[in-house]
Amino acid sequence: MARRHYKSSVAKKVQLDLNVLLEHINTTSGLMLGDLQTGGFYGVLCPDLNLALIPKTDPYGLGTYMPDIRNVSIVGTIIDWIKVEIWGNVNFTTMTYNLLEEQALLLRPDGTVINTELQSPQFNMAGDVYIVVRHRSHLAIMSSGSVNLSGDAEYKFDHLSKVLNLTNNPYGQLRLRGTKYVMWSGDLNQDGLIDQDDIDIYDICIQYYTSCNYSVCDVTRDLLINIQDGTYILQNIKYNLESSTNFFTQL
Ligand SMILES: [Ca+2]
Ligand SMILES: [Ca+2]
Repeated sequence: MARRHYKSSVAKKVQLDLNVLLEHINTTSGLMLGDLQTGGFYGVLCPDLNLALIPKTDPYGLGTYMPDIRNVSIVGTIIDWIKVEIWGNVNFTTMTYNLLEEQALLLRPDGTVINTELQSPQFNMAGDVYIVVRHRSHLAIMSSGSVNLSGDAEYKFDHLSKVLNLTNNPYGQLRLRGTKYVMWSGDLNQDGLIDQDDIDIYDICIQYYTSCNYSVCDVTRDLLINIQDGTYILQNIKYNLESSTNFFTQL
């Protein structure tokens, strides 16, 4: 007797091959710099290096845990944690959406995004959805159009084609550094804007000189909080002050 087969009602996951660069990169190599994993050049200046390094639990409150995150020989080079969200029912009139899924993930120096199993992340992506990428000190980015994926598809989120073709902001959601398009640094309070509120946060960091902490003020991720970090933020305020870089107004 032939067995009956039923279609699963569980949506198959889609593998996302994301590529995202934070602003502070080596403009020659195009690779991201970051000493959060091992301490780098300035780590020796930190009284408690442990406080300065990338945490084993993600900074986005999702409880994602990676005990070996600082062990390069096991996990390879990790730049920092990022967060990827899948949005459904996006309404640009009411500026509302449904958060369908979110994952805390990891960045490689070349912008490759992996999960804690060192694999490309997989998401349930049913219907028309948007992909949002967040980093704790950078302006979040969103795919410029919805994607409709199902089945065993593998989707490459190419930030050059999917993010740059925005029209309202002449600078787009990404800016050029060397030959690479990178996320804007400076949204320290993660409200979708780079503005005075972020400078106020940076000023507090500088005032108390909270170097050697895993701080959003260290946008260059070299363990120091100094004028170099402030320069990035101030430069980006100059570009964005009058143009909301909020997703909804930019699209
Ligand atoms: Ca902000
Ligand atoms: Ca820094």
